[in-house]
Amino acid sequence: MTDSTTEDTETFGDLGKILVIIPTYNEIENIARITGRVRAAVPEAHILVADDNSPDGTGQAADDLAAEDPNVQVLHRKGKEGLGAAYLAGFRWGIDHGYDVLVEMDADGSHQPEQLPRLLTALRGADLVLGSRWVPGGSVVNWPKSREFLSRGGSTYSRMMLRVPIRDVTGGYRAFRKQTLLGLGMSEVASQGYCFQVDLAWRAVRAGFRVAEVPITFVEREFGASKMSGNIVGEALKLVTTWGIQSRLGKIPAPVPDREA
Ligand SMILES: Nc1nc2c(ncn2[C@@H]2O[C@H](COP(=O)(O)OP(=O)(O)OP(=O)(O)O)[C@@H](O)[C@H]2O)c(=O)[nH]1
Ligand SMILES: [Mg+2]
Repeated sequence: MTDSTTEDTETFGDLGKILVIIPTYNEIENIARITGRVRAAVPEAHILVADDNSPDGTGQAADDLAAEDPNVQVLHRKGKEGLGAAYLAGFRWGIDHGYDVLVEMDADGSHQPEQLPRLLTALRGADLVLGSRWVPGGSVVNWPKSREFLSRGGSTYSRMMLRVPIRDVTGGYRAFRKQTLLGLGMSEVASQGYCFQVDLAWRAVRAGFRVAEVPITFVEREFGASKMSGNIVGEALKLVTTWGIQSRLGKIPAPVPDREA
């Protein structure tokens, strides 16, 4: 159940140059589909595929797409280093190449490109926009109740532990202004997996940026393998607990802003 039409035909030139970063690891069934949908939904947005040398040939497939379309580019990384490292490299690449807005989007269709205009519209009045499953109007399609419970619980726990006023703090469909990424100290970010998203959002709040949530319909992946495991969630909860305690003890320093180049 995916949106077949873009929500509006608005353009976003007022926000500057937009880069949608799509990290990939073994997304051969999804890569052409997702880039095509982004191009159709927001034609002015450019795409950077950040591939970690996927054994299934996703990187080559992305190169083929890039050869056909100057708005698609590929960042080849040497091996699997995790989603967070791929995004940080993509953010840096985008800032170095003059982009003003950097969007996080999964390759597997969970983050519907047709809802990107919604995030960009909200970015006009915010520094960071989070696509949110857990605000009114937000939802998840094709998830078992158990996974929904885990995700909602993880967000609620993080919200309370870290005192961040965000309903969906683990989600990965986001639009950042360049200044937000620089100001939240992205080069200090070392966390991985679910904590990567929590870390970025929490830093943005601590650095005083305006963070907005807009409802999204998150669609579980149709193609390719899931990398979700109980272990990943356990690790994330442990780290959030540690952060929460440290921040109450005053041991979490303020983010140190990055320089532009
Ligand atoms: N470059 C890169 N991309 C990754 C890596 N791990 C995951 N990804 C990509 O990050 C996005 C999110 O990963 P998913 O596997 O969908 O994670 P998830 O949504 O938590 O779990 P499932 O959808 O159930 O598999 C996808 O586009 C993946 O291809 C990695 O190590 N490197
Ligand atoms: Mg996914």
